[in-house]
Amino acid sequence: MGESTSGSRSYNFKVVLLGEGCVGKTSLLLRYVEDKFNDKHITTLQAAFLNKRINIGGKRISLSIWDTAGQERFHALGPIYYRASNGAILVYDITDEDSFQKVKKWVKELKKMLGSDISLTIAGNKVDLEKQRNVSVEDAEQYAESVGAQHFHTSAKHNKGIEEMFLELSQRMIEKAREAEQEKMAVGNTNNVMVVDDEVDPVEHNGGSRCCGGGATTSS
Ligand code: G3D
Ligand code: MG
Repeated sequence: MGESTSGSRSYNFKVVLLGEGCVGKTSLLLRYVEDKFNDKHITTLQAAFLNKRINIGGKRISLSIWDTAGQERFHALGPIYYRASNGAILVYDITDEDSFQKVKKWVKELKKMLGSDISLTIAGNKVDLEKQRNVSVEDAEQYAESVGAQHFHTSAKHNKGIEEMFLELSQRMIEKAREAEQEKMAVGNTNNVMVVDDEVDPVEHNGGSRCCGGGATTSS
């Protein structure tokens, strides 16, 4: 029962779903984690996140995928929601141009607050409604590229593009985690340099100024 797990690693990643109300965030999550669509409890889902475990080339990945409880409809999603997330999936509805504009706002906010610590994916959802498309594929893909995000076409209804999307995002998050680790190690190595503390106060023994307790009176 030797633990020859050389090369095998495990990672925990937090991924947040963001986007306007009704674009299909909860549907994508339930499809991916439970393979369900339009389940009765869909809109009453109160869990802050669902877990999904996957394996990529011997590495175990545990994804905590956070969904909103509908606060986005009241413009009430703050930094506390996406804080410390490794990845974000910004969802829009391909039949709704406004929802695509909303994605741009989220990208700006995430970049401002988290910089490049976070891996971004943009999902054009409801591609089963292709005939009613209102967002140009070229525009969406070009925009994604311009902000360093990947773009995916998904349908929670037809289970299209979802597995690939989470897989690709996970791979980027692993890559980022590795880079961060290597940076940390590089910084850690400077610990090998001896630090000489030359600010130690020299102790004076001139018998002159004594402090603490006195008592040493000289009588003649
Ligand atoms: P949200 O969590 O972003 O607010 P929801 O969005 O997951 O609650 O979905 C909003 C509505 O869009 C739901 O319909 C849901 O069934 C529908 N929907 C989600 N994904 C898809 C999709 O890929 N294709 C189609 N055609 N519809 C989708 P209702 O009718 O329940 O409001
Ligand atoms: Mg929802």
